[in-house]
Amino acid sequence: MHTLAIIGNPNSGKTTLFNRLTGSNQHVGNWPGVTVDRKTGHINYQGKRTDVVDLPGIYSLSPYTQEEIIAREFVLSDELDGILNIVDATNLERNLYLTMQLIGLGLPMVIALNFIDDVESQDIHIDCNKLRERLGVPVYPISARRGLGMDALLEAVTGEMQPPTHQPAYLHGVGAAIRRGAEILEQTNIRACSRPFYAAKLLEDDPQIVSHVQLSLEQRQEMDDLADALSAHEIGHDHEMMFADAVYDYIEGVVRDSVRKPAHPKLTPT
Ligand code: GDP
Ligand code: K
Ligand code: MG
Repeated sequence: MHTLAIIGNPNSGKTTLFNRLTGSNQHVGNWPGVTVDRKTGHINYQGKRTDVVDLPGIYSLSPYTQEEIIAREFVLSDELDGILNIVDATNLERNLYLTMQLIGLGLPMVIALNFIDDVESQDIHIDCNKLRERLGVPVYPISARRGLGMDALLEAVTGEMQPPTHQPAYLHGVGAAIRRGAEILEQTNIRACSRPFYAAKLLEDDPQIVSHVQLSLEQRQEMDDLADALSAHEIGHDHEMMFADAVYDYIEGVVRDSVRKPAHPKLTPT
């Protein structure tokens, strides 16, 4: 048995997908100490049981709201074995921002590319093989509302899910800094696969992560030097913004390679 978390932006179709996957095998409770719904269910597929958690929607793993804090804490806990990242294909750039952070966690992961019905009706073509190649994560086109593509997705999430095949090579020195930061974290108890995520967050100076990770003075100094070396080139940029820029640049390249829009977009009645 394993536990899968459905993670995605608000309104990406998480609950619709959760309902499709778990049918009537659902239970609604609360997250400890707060009144946010905790929805769990399970999939029975070919004799195997997979527990599924429907997390609150988030745009990134830099939490501001209570829902985002809950989602991030769950994702960083060791309660989950795999991530089902649901992506709104009609808002690919924005949705992939969270995807890139999830890839940094290095956990077994599958992407469900949702709203494929809307994408197709707009004559937009998304090359899922190209996306998979660039992201290092398998991509399954679905329409959660219409129930399209569900068999292949079910097969994937109940089978042996794999961690991302590679970490993205962000430009502007950001990728190199993350790799070096991950090496510094080898001396800590952060799980090996998730060091790229933690390194990025420490370099960004994320206060919750900084207080969560126990670094020696020497390690802390090395991290600070790395971050300072990066920002020396980008006067006036704070660290978080610099990372966001590098991630969006990367996403732009991925989308350029995998999405073909019609030369003459269909006019939709307003
Ligand atoms: P959540 O906020 O991520 O839980 O998103 P919901 O599951 O509540 O879905 C948000 C809205 O998108 C609802 O009106 C759904 O019916 C709709 N929706 C979800 N999946 C699809 C899809 O694949 N295609 C279309 N056209 N609409 C969808
Ligand atoms: K909603
Ligand atoms: Mg929902």
